[in-house]
Amino acid sequence: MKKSDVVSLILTHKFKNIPILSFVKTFAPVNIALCKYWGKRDTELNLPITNSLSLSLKQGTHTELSLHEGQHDLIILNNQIIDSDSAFAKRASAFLDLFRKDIFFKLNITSEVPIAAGLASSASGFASLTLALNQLFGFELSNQQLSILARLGSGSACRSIEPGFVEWHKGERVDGLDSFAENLKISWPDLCVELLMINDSQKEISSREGMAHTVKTSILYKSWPSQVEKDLKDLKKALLKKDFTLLGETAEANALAMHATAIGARPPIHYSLPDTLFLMQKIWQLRQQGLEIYFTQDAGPNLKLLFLKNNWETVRLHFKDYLQ
Ligand code: 2P0
Repeated sequence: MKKSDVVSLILTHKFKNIPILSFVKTFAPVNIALCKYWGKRDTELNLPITNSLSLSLKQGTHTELSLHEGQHDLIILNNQIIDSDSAFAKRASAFLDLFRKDIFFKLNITSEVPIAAGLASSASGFASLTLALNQLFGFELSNQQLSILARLGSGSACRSIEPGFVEWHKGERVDGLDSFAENLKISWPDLCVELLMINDSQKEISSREGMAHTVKTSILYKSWPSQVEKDLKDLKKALLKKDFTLLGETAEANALAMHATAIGARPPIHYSLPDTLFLMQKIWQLRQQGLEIYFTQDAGPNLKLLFLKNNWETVRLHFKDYLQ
């Protein structure tokens, strides 16, 4: 099934090629997975092999969208016009193609986190673009429908429609209409997630390539789906009971298991840099000394530190060179 078929299923009587507003401005948060999305059952529709669970942060992407009188889309990223032949512009325009006939857009994106450095910028980018299209054309879609559409841009974008703790249900259907993310209605204001920046340059192997290569060639991937089931159970228990030890241990182990599957691929994929391992050891050492901190890591060298608010000052002291 093609992406455009799914858009038609969702927009059935709502498709209008004429915006009802001339300009819209939206925001969607970055989300950090505590149980990772790693592997697809359908690469066209970004349908995952397993569920995943994330926390949306305060930072994210602001998107301004309007019509553009020109021969192609005008795409501006962090105040710079992007070449329409670039991979970034092509990916954004291909998503916009799903929602238009013979019109062009001006898309002005401001990202509060570095692009493509394993900090989930594409998730918040496609989520805020989906929200912008919904407003510009007056589709009045539900969050569930918005989540499905955002997933067509980037899988993890479906988790950036909602704030807070979110679970992405993998779904079973071939059209993916049951594969969307849902807010878990749990609040934990004391839980902190801070980015530890090691390297903000573009990663060499995208998540998309990394997970496809891992599913195809890593013998360790076989254990991943059952690992996720167990981790999801533990994470939900930890969220309900506000058990930070269980949450931190599970999230950290889940990230390391994801990276183990990637290292097991042929040829292997290593997202870590020497500084990544240095910081992991520092975290483990501090934990042994009684400071309860954990990490998670996505498809890049940077870590995200998990801790409770009462440890903020101590964390700042130990990690000041890496905090934003
Ligand atoms: C996650 N990642 O759960 C995992 C952990 C990266 C590592 O979701 O191909 O950019 O667009 O569906 O959404 C990043 O994957 O991949 C991601 P596509 P996406 O956060």
